[in-house]
Amino acid sequence: MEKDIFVTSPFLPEKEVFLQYVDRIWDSRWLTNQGPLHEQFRGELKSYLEAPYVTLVVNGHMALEIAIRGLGVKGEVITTPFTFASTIHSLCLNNIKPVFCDIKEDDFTMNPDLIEGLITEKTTAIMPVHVYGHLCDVERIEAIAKKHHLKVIYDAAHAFGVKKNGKSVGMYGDAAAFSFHATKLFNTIEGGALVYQNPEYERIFNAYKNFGIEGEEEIVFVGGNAKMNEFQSAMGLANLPYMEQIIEDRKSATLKYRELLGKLPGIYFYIPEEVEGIKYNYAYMPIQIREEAGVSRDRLYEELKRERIFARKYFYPIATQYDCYRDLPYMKTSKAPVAEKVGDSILTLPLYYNMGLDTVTFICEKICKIMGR
Ligand code: T4K
Repeated sequence: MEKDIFVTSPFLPEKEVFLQYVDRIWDSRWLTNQGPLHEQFRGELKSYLEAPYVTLVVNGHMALEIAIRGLGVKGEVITTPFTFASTIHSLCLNNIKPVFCDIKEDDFTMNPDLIEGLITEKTTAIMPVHVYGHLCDVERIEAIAKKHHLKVIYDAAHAFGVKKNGKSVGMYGDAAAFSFHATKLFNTIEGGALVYQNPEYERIFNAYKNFGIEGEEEIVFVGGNAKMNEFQSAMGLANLPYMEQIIEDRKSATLKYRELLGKLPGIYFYIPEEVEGIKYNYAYMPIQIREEAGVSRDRLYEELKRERIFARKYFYPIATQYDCYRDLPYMKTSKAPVAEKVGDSILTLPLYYNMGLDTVTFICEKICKIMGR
């Protein structure tokens, strides 16, 4: 291959389609603060996600922070250490102690068997992550939350388009926070959304993303600024119609990876669509390199890099190992042996729209060669 192969490459719509929306921005001279494209995009997203309430925000991280503040979450929150830094930072930035629940070996989501043992009188919420688009054990998490009167905020940054038995991923928990970053399955350049079912949250979330303002003379909450602008909304409107095409294309690349790597010893795959009732979104292409592979994850990563194939170690280090939290005593004592093991052995391979099966074959041939196969 002539070019660098990155872990992902953003989807871009037809330029003309995007520019038609941009023309409307020039006509309206409305650039941000709930403009017409923002409202149109919000409506189309509600239909796509089959969700009654959607609040658009500037990025996925702020979706998490607004859910935390808007739902009055404080004290301790049970979350997973196997995630992107944003999940944990959203808690710590709001003076909340993250309490780490280990993950399951098969799909890398929070292990519900361990949640109740972590609940204390300070626990106010659970923040699980649908990591790589793998749906958490939503029914069990809901039952535990109900029993202990806890809120549930799902970090659904990876899970756009995922469904279980026809029910959209956004319909689980008190709120689900999506990311529409450039590197995501669906992008608005930067962007995000909160999806929820309680009508009372709409007023609160809208205020929190706009300085707590409810009217020209009413400032009802201490809020910051997390509004999605009209250019982001234009990108969202232009990209949304391609969703099924994007998912189908990524599915064929994923299946090709599995065909070519699936039989190698020590290469572990998890493809949720094979679980009954799940519609998966093929957001990432993680493989776990287990001992029988005879090659370490780090060696595979380095050798692929030499071939200009830039896989990523999503998610290493795990949260308990971050430098910035090194001095927090509870980070040192947090135990998450499965997450540690997965963090040390996971590699996310390139996966993006229109990458072509020949590129997948090229990457797999290099992996086989590195593994001496
Ligand atoms: N929760 C979870 C579980 C998340 O994974 C994330 C974000 C969030 C919350 C927060 O959502 P946001 O606030 O970001 O909306 C990337 C993304 O920046 C981040 O959004 C994402 N998760 C995370 C998993 O991946 P980096 O630091 O790995 O990105 P970067 O710049 O190294 O990009 C990866 C590759 O993508 C590059 O090597 C090349 C390619 N790329 C990237 C960009 C930005 C392009 O080809 N074009 C581009 O424009 O974090």
